[in-house]
Amino acid sequence: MPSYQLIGSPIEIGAGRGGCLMGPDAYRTAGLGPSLASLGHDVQDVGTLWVDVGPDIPHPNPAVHHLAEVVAWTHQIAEFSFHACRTEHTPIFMGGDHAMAAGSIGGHANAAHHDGRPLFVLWLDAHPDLHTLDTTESGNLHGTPMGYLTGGTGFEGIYPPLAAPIPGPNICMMGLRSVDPAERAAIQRLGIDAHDMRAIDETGVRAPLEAFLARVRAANGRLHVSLDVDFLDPSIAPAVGTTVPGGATFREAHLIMEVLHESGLVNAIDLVELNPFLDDRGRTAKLMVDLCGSLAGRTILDRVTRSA
Ligand code: 6HN
Ligand code: MN
Ligand code: MN
Ligand code: MN
Repeated sequence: MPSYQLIGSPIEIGAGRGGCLMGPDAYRTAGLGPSLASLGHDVQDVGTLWVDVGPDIPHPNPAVHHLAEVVAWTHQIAEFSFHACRTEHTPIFMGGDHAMAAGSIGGHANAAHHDGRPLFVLWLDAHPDLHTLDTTESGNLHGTPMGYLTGGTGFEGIYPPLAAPIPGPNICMMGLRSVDPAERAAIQRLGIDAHDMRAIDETGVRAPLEAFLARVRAANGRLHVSLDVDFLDPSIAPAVGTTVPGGATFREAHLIMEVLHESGLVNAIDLVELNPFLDDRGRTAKLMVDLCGSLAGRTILDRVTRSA
């Protein structure tokens, strides 16, 4: 039975507009901790991280903004993640925008490396967030964490060093429907296991997910799940600054969480991009909390048998 550790990571300057700062408290108000505890888990809310920001870091790409803040957050979150991922707890990083993942997944990757195990990432997002500091056109650094984590150029000397970049085949992306040209090339070059919404329309979510989880299991890997609110269709999850039509349905998202629970493989979770300022009476925050419930073992009926 996993025990969960909730940690607020309210970075918001990686996104194009403010509001993700309020994410951790929205998850608390929506009852994330009590919901997990009601399923019989040990839950500890260890509070909310904060950072001191040094002087601005200039960058040749004039679009890049708030680099010093993002770097400070990345150090802080990576440090926390490294230690949390070496305990028996499953950390849940309550974001915060997706720039958070450079730290949460980076720290996890270093912890896995330390223990001689490969890290796998399930990336649930409309976007691959594979830009580098040089290729980003918006300059919004929430579009770059996967670029850093996969060993993209230009992060060295600015971001914390990674023990090893995450190999593309260890990354499964689902829900893609907004991919910039540089990101499209990176997916191809890195050999990422990418499933765009067209593929999901055709195969559903279960078959590609089970295939990925089988690889994680066979490699005795650790698994990090990074859930961006915009993975979900905007009609059910409006509280995000980067909505893209045609996202995952309510049941597709819950099924992923249910299969993940049954796998017993999840070691860390990111909840990112929730912007409570854009929410409709807390419905997106509540949906994210309910998805965590499915991930933590809530079922509709008792499941005595399970089809192979
Ligand atoms: N996210 N590719 C776009 C950009 O601005 O680089 C969108 C990034 C979205 C970021 O999903 O966390
Ligand atoms: Mn994202
Ligand atoms: Mn996204
Ligand atoms: Mn696949």
